[in-house]
Amino acid sequence: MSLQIYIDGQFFNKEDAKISVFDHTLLYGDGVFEGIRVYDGCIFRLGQHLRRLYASARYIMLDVPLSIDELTAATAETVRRNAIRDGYIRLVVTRGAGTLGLAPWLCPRPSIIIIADSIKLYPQEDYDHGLKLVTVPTMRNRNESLNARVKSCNYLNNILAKIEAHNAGCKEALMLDHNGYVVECTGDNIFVIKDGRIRTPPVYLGALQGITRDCVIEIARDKGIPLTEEPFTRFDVFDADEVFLTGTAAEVIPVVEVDKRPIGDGKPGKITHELIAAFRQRTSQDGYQVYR
Ligand code: PXG
Repeated sequence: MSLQIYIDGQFFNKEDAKISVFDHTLLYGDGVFEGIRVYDGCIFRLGQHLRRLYASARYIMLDVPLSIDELTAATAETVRRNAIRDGYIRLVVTRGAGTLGLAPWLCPRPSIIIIADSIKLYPQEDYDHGLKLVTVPTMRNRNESLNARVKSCNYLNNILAKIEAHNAGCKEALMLDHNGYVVECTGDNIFVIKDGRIRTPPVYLGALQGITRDCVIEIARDKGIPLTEEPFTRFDVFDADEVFLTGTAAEVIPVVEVDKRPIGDGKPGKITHELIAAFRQRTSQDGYQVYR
């Protein structure tokens, strides 16, 4: 059976799931989204993802046409219809169809799209051997222009950085802010560890407040590993004993090289391994159960 896609209360076969070419999410990137994992029939931290989605929508003055309970039910139903036990949900709220002009108030009906599919994982070797990063020239958008906490459908800032990393032979890009502080990667938050202390950039520097990031912060606190959210520079990255990234797609993944400098001994570190194991444990405990 074809993948069943939810659009505005109805399910469509993948081939028939269509949105207007006048939708401002296509014309202008005017919309918000979430990427959510399903682990063993549980939607990981669905409540947190939906709260972030509504916060993003509020920021861009987009009224989500469903209540949070209705959207929870619609998301669970989409997972169920596609019999997904382990997979990936893409939830999009579009601005809706309007005119060929920016004005969002001329788009009367926002649309909700929910796709639940299997997930293409990073290859295991990236977890075993770690990722290589390169610092890219494209800086993170300033919060004063577009607050990075908004998970909007305008990802060109990140996409340009991703292209630059790819051109340099790396899978992820290290992105800085206009002052040279480390902010995040194109689809992952970053953490550095030095002398047993973990640091991650504060979201006010222009990072997304990642759900995986929040989870790792909780794990570190529970384990009694000191962790602070504070600005740092590339010097601190090169000087770190361990570096890792967090994100819905990557989960927790070690970084072993940044700008051709090996991190620590050039191998994934001990604390990173410990956090990966603890995160995997939480994924099976911390979700909305779809199948009861
Ligand atoms: N920073 C940025 C810029 C992101 O886009 C993260 C950090 C990590 O956040 P979470 O909440 O996932 O821990 C993200 C997440 C996709 C996709 O399909 C992108 C993300 C997540 C899931 C899917 O490209 N970005």
